[in-house]
Amino acid sequence: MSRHLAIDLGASSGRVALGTLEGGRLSTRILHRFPNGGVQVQGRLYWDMLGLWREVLHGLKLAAETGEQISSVGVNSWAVDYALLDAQGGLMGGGVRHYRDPRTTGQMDRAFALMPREEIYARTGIQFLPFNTAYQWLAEDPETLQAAHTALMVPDLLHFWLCGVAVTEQTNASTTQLYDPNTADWSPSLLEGLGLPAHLFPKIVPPGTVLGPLSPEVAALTGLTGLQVIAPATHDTASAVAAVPASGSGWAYISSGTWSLVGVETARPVINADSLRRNLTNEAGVNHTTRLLKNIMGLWMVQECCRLWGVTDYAALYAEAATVPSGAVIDPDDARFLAPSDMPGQVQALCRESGQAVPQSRPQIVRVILDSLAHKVAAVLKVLEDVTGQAIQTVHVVGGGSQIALLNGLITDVSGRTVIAGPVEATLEGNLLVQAAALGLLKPGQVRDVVRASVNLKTFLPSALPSPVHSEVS
Ligand code: ADP
Ligand code: LRH
Repeated sequence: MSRHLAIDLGASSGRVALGTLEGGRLSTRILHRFPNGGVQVQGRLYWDMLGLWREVLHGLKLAAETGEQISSVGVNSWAVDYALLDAQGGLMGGGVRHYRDPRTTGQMDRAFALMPREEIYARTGIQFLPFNTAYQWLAEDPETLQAAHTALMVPDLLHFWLCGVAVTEQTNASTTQLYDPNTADWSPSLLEGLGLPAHLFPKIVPPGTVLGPLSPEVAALTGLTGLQVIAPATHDTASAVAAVPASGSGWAYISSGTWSLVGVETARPVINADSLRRNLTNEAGVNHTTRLLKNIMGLWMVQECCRLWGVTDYAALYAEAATVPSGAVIDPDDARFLAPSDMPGQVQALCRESGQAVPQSRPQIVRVILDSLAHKVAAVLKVLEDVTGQAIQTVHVVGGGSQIALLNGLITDVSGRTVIAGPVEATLEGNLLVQAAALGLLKPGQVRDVVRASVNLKTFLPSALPSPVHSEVS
């Protein structure tokens, strides 16, 4: 039997959980859960890194208070964002900028003037999104870069704070659009082509790397002793995909949270004219796999509505949305939805502009968002089939959004495929089990078997006649 701690920082909430692996099963207990989100100041949007660190320390303290013997701890988070550190290891530039910060406006075009779009894709295989790390770097102040000593992605920063080791873990590095999947290292051509200071990019290590013992400072602050800090698959989506309870072939996944990440697992990156045209991403997975997927705007749209409405009870909101009929179908990836805004108003505006019925009530607005997500998911599943030549019969939905029965049913009906929902906390489970594998307590290939043996899943079967797919994928 072994015990491990996972720290999972999502864009909307974070948790610290204790996992116990025994007899091929994993039980997970969430010790501490806390909200997360952007903090706006002077027109800039940041993450509250020190606030998150405080919550992490609190979670670790609760772990110490269990009195259990714990072998290791590892951190995962959302992708693309990073901190610049000075020579003393201190945070620079006001902390970590949020990927929804407006500083990236126009940076993608600047990048294309430095290196053709096709070449950037050929070297990285990453979906063009305005907030990719590459474009955030282009927006950095040259003086700050001059003074910087190193750059760490968010989970790497937490690992540095936990044990003093400054490296970048591969799955998250792969989201930056500065990483070459063929060499599993930073792409010198990209760094040089975009004029970025290569010396700031640390060594890349694979998921499941033992970094070292918890620092004496953190041990004193939390009461935890004897733990190794292990880099799991630090990109939350990579941890979630590692824990998809699938077997055999013919399946896709949706990591459903703030974003909907819709994809398949492939043995090698798929980087060609077709995947470029479809703007698909090739992110690194565990065990040398590739996550061929597409980012869809996801439940961020609902989160933003809830922020404006002051609603916190998701279950009740989705239950109400299930009582209204389907309405308009819009493109959830319309650029207007990316930044924090009056989301209900934006959804209504796009319905109006596209000549469709304008939803008025809260349940109607949520219904339009869920219908639109389901149509977009169905369209992406077809694209994935076309690009890989592999049929997809089953879709595994994991993450917070897997609890939305209405959305699972809509995906099933619109796509005509079976949906298997769960686990809700796949990211935590992937994180914990990659740590266990790193310590030799599990073979890497056994992670999904353990998840299957440990969780309850819900199956949604398609009705005989699927509805037509409306959305076009761009
Ligand atoms: P992230 O890791 O990106 O912060 P999560 O995987 O935690 O996201 O998923 C958050 C989403 O899960 C919320 O936006 C919400 O739509 C959905 N959700 C959370 N709790 C519930 C619930 N009780 N019932 C239905 N959906 C829920
Ligand atoms: C999901 C996620 C996703 C990224 C986005 C920025 O939390 O990591 O995979 O594309 O955040």
